[in-house]
Amino acid sequence: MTALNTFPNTASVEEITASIERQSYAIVHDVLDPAELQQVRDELKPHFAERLGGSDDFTGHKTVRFGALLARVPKVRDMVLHPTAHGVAAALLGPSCANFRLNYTGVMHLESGETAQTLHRDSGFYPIQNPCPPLLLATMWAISDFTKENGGTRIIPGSHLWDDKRVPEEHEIIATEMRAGSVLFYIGASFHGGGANKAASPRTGIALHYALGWLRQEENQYLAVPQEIARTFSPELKALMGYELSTVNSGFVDHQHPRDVLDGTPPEGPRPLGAPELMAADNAIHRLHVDRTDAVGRARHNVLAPFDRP
Ligand SMILES: O=C(O)CCC(=O)C(=O)O
Ligand SMILES: [Fe+2]
Repeated sequence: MTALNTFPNTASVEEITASIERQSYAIVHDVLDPAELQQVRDELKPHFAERLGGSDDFTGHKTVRFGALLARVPKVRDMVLHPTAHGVAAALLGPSCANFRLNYTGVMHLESGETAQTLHRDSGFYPIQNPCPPLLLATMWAISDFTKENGGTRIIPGSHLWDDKRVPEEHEIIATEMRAGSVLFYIGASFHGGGANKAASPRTGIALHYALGWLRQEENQYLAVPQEIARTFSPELKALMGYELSTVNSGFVDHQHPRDVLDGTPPEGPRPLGAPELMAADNAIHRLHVDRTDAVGRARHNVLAPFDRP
């Protein structure tokens, strides 16, 4: 089966968000125009020469993978703030945190002959019982076309609403098909995985994930992005990367606001760690219900359905 839940780039954030909340995912076509796509490809090219790669069955043996994209690929600095991507992240994560953050950036370039990745939940390493409110929103940007044949991301619609016991069946999988420049959105608790690349040419995607601000970021952005590069970012990008408090008092450095430390204290004086707006935002956050009766010790990559076994 192929993905049906698709939108033109004129669709509103509300429409896309509503659809993701029901189906786990949505595909928005043509988010990047041809010139922007070319810029991304040009900026990626030197890094492919480094031949970074996967190293196991999960990260792939014929997959080129690398992260730190805010530092490596300047166009990504615009992509993470794109009004559609950023807007959907705000709509889905905003109710559960005062400030959401960039969680992960990475290239996933599947060479011809790569096998299908195990189905998994990207938020599975946070030990929070499912179903739960969205912890993470993933965006997968097609830098080449994505097809069923070349390994377009496989996804299980509705699976973000499943508990931790249910495992996907093969007939529930759909393959993402989208033109280069389009974006697949999915909630982090949705089962998904890279497909097998049975085509002659590679499939290239850029994964940019957002998460609740009070969770530890999967990719350590402060080491991934040198401070002299981070200092050149806009205030919005600095905040998204993590140079912002995620709740009152959370994320300070030596009792100072992290952006003041990055930039040097501004002339008007240091920012407060418990500003009234942040207090108000904190007080408005939905409380997550955590039930401690569930079994302990479930593996992160806990789905090994028969169709995933070699
Ligand atoms: O390559 C893909 O399509 C998905 C990869 C993925 O889900 C992951 O590595 O977590
Ligand atoms: Fe994943």
